[in-house]
Amino acid sequence: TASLRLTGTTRTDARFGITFRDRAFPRGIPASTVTGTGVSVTDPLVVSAAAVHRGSLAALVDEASLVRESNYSDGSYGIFRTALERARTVLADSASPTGTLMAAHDALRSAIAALTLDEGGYAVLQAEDPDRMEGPSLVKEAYYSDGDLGGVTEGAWEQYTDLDFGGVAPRSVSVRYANSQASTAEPSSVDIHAGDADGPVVATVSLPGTGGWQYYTTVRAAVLDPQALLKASGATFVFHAPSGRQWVSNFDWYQFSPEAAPSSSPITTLATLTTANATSTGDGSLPLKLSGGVFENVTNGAWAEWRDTVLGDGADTVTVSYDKPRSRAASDSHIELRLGAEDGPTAVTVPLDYTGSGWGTVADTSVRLDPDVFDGTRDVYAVFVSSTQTDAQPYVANVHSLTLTRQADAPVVFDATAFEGDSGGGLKSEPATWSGAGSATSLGGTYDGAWLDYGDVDFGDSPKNTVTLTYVNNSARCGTGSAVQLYLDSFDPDAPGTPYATVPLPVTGSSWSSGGTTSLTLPEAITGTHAVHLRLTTNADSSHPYVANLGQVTFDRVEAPAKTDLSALRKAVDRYEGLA
Ligand SMILES: [Ca+2]
Repeated sequence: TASLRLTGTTRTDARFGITFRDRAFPRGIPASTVTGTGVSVTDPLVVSAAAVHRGSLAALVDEASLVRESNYSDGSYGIFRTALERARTVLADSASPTGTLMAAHDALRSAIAALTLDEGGYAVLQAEDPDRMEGPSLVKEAYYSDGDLGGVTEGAWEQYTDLDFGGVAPRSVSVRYANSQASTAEPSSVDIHAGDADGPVVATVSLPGTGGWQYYTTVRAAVLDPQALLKASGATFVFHAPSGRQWVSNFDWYQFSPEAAPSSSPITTLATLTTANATSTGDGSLPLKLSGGVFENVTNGAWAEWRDTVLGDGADTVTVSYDKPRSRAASDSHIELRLGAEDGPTAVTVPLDYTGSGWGTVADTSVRLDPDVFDGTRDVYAVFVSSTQTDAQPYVANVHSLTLTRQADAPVVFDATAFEGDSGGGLKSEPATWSGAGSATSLGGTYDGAWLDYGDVDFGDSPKNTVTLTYVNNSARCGTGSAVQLYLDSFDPDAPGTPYATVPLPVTGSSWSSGGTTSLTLPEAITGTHAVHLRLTTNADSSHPYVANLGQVTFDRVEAPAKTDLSALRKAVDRYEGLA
């Protein structure tokens, strides 16, 4: 019998073996015939320090578990959370070897160190506060803004360094600006270069006229080379004006986003309806004023007509450009579009949210149209309506234009209240109680097991891979775990079976006025015509009987957002896992 005893402590694994000589054994047995752990270099005895590393990893996980997402950038928090989950998995396995414990510890420690304490590259970048700027007349000012960059001429530029995107590549950029050009003038532009001004152009943002230095607007453009921007960790904005124009625009802020810009599928403008081409108008309680090229002094009952508007194969969207101050306009003011006659039935209602506290903030709002209704050559009427007006707030809005467009690859949109059949009970259509509903009405009185039949829906030729719902899940009145189940083609209320997709409806607030939007990627994209049913589910109790109020349902084609780049983390894990 041979015995071996080791004493002392170690913080690392130790591997060793015993070499026997032939004469250690009797009867001429050669040492090479002895097998087992510890007698060959390929199968050494191991003194494991795993317990030490297990202890320090557990301590780090305890510390990391206190970190909350709110303070950190999406990208850096995503990497941190992955590392924390990995560490917990490793700890949960009592057989985890030392190398795995060490790798998890290192990955978590570096993810903690990399947590970015603000929104990093995704924060709002104030145009008046760059890291560097250059231009003959650049000036920081506050002209109808909280601070803006003025005096911007051809070739001027400004630069932001240390843009930490947290490993998540930016897919789009928003620019808020104002200028004095008409919307029909040739636009100015800004080229965004990755890194310095001689870096590649990763986005070109067109800046159409906003109609006045006091009218700020926000445009969003695709970032065409996200990786270049991610790698450069900085951006230079170079401004351009058409030849002969002195000023490019004034700039309020910029912001990158990891989400792609909305679909760039070509949009055709079929008609732009303004004071200039209105064929007839009627006053409301006050006389309309048209002399400024804008519908002003617009009160309940005023209207405008555009006779023989050519809409061809059909418009799918109307976009209204308007100015509606909280101080002077009625809260429920809106526009009703009618076809054929001023007092005919309303084809679509355009809700108008407030755009600012006082006059001077013009915003756009869009509403989907049924192209089978808004087609051919039509007499289009806009009727300006309100019911909550007072002497102090008599107006509907100042309306600059109504633009009717058609998108080649349009999303499929319908109001949740546009059902053809339903399960009855308390289900009802009521005025939408939250802004951003996208529809004037919402589906109320919902309950667990309620269902709605929307008839045959044409999803078109281009695949729709995402469903989006606007809704309110009021935690004070709705059950828990509310969701909408989508059924295609067939639906049996008594035996609904497995839905095509289930859209969770997370709580949006504790009142009916705080709504939200939720999106789900469909398991398979949808094309062609299908019967559509929605079924509503929740865990209700007597004081929380409802599922949620639903506004609008949209099926669209959306590119997947950029995935978190975990390559550095994986490299670290691979490196240390080999030691196990
Ligand atoms: Ca600003």
